[in-house]
Amino acid sequence: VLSSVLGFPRIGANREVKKAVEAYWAGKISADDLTKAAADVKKASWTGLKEAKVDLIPSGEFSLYDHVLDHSAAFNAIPKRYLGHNLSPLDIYFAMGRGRQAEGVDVPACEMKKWFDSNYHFVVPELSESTDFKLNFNKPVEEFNEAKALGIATRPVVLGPITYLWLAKAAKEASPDFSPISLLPKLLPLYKQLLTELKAAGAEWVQVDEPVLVLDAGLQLESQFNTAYAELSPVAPKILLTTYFGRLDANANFAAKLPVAGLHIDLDRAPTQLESTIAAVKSTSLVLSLGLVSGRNIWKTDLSAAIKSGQIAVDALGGDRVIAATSSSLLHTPVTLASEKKLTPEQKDWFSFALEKASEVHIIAAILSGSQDSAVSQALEANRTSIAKRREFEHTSNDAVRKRVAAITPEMLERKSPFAVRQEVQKKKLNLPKFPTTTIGSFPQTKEIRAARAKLNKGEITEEEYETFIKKEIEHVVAFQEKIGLDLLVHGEPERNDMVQYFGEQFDGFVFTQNGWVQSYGSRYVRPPIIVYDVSRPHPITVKWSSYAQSVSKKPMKGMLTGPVTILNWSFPRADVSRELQSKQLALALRDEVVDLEKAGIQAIQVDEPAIREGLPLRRVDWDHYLTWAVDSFRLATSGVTDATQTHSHFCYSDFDDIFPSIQRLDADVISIEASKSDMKLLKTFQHYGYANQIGPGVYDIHSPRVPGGEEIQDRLGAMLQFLPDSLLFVNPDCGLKTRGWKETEASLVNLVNAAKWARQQYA
Ligand code: THG
Ligand code: ZN
Repeated sequence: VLSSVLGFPRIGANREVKKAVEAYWAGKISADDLTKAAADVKKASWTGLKEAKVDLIPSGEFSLYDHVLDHSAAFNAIPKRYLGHNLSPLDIYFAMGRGRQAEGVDVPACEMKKWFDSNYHFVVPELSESTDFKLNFNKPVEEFNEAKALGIATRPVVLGPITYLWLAKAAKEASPDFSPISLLPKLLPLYKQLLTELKAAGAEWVQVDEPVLVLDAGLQLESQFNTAYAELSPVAPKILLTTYFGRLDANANFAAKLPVAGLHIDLDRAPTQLESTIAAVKSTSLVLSLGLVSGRNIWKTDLSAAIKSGQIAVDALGGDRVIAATSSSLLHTPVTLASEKKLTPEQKDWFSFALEKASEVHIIAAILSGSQDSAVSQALEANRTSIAKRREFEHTSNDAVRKRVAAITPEMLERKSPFAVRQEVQKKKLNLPKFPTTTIGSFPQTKEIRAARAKLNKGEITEEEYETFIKKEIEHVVAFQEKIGLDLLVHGEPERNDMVQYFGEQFDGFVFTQNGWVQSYGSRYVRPPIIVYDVSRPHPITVKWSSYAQSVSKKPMKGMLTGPVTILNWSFPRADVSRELQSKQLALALRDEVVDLEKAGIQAIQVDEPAIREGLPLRRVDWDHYLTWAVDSFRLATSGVTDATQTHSHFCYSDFDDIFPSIQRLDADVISIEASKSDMKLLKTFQHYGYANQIGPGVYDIHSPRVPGGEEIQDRLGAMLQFLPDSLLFVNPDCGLKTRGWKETEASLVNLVNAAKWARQQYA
């Protein structure tokens, strides 16, 4: 039994890659320096995996920005707007990822979408009949050779052709009935060339990721899978067809018959598919790779349980046909526990990050191979002790919290009156103009803000000094909004490191890391807090800041909270209790905060749920259950207020077509959504369902430093008004402004306010 890891975090133990990429963008280092920084991190990852005694080490999955974008760049799937500006291939690559506005070039970024049900975003390939596929470079071969030169044999990773095309969208110039999957015959020759070269370079195996196989959509792609793998297998290294994040279900019927050498399944997310997959591959010669160590959470693996599952496969197939692996790439976990200095020894003993997980797959494989090595048996024994201690802790609970959840009544999920009544009351109370302008909540997190927080954490300034600093920031943000004429103000969230981490730090029941960074998109990382215990709110959290902001302005201030489903989705949840229970606990804690904000005189309260869509289960049969508790959690958090308090919510990258009734059932008074990059198709959905509450579709894309022109925003507003009644429209950017600089923020918001003024004249 061999051990394997499907992919490794790309950031570097000390965020070296992030720093180098951002320094390159700032013109502070050269492309060669960047390549060198990346090479150092790759080397450290490969060496780390080798030292952890992993047999099959991944290569080629490293990325400077995003692995899907790497494939688009390699296949020359580059939209025309990025060409002809005299940019280097590297700068074209980054322009696609983040847009570019400099030296006369002004191109927006490609669309980003969530990677399955994770908090990672990929850059969506844009394809059409005229996409001119060719192989610009062969990154898997280059990185395979790079590792080989270091004396490390690797198993290269490639995103499979079916999933690549399935993730793609039709470019604007494509004909109306174009579907990216129709390009398979044009794309396959490139995959053939890529895999032929890999084989020639000496790769024995190649990991070909086809996570689309865990979706309902996989079923319609059977013939494409058959065609693709029949063509690729003869020229490729041995193919490990790799699935993750869910279960194969009916797709196993054809997946297990494809002409490949191995199949990987995720037993963390879908442990029940072990027996059925063994049955499906038994009569074949396929190697079965078992995803026993979670690539999505940070809990130490129960090695004895994993070994038990592995043994079932070994008994059925023989050790030669079994691999012990991580369930998915470790991209979604932090690099190493070794950098955590503040966790107590008890807490530290609960967790495994990427490097520790690498050792876990080794131990599982070694035991399944009958290893007599004393280091291996000691590791297993130590794991048994750790797991037993954690179970003991998990069996304790906060009875008050458990009782409160058990006592939730249907009335607690209802506002006092229907929206139409609330809207009238709120109109009088808030007195906002038509086309009210507002922002999503955060303003630029400047170097100074980060420095002040760092100083507080290091004890270099006092709590009072920090508060004085934050209050100054709030005053500045409020004064700025008043100056440019925004209508519904925010305090700007200078006190928050991150919208989820911040609440995690304030609630009881969480622990957090010092260096547990996980990639969100491009060079942006988050540090998900870890839920370890029943969640409660020991004291009010945001009331102080929101009331201070309200005290320095006559305009209404919007309070800002992160919703229960989003806090849950963007944390590492407990694995021993249901997500539903954790979500309801969070909702009750937030409900108290909402009520306290109202008591403190805050008239509008936004409870963001950007993650509600990405948390949707990958299989449709599982949707209803999730949507019921997720929407109930939001309603529980927001329904404690009077009719006069305007509730808001915000969603990012929302693909609402399938879950629209649930968005309606949230019953927020106002929602803001990302719509600027989806070309209005989202708004058609709102029109189709007759959405009746107020709504602010983003009028420009904040994920890039590019400043939208005033007319551009007017055009968007005009287009939106074709789908939505003017009485319901709010005018706002498509997301928070935390990653932006002040310069572009000011320019963009001035244009936004002017566009709203224009709309007021047009639709008076
Ligand atoms: N928080 C969390 N998850 C998220 C978002 C978030 N997922 C979706 C979306 N928002 C992703 N967007 C971002 C935006 C900004 C940053 C990360 C994800 C960001 N990160 C800083 C960085 O990498 O430089 C570090 C933040 C810090 O200093 O703590 O700015 O908002 N959980
Ligand atoms: Zn957003």
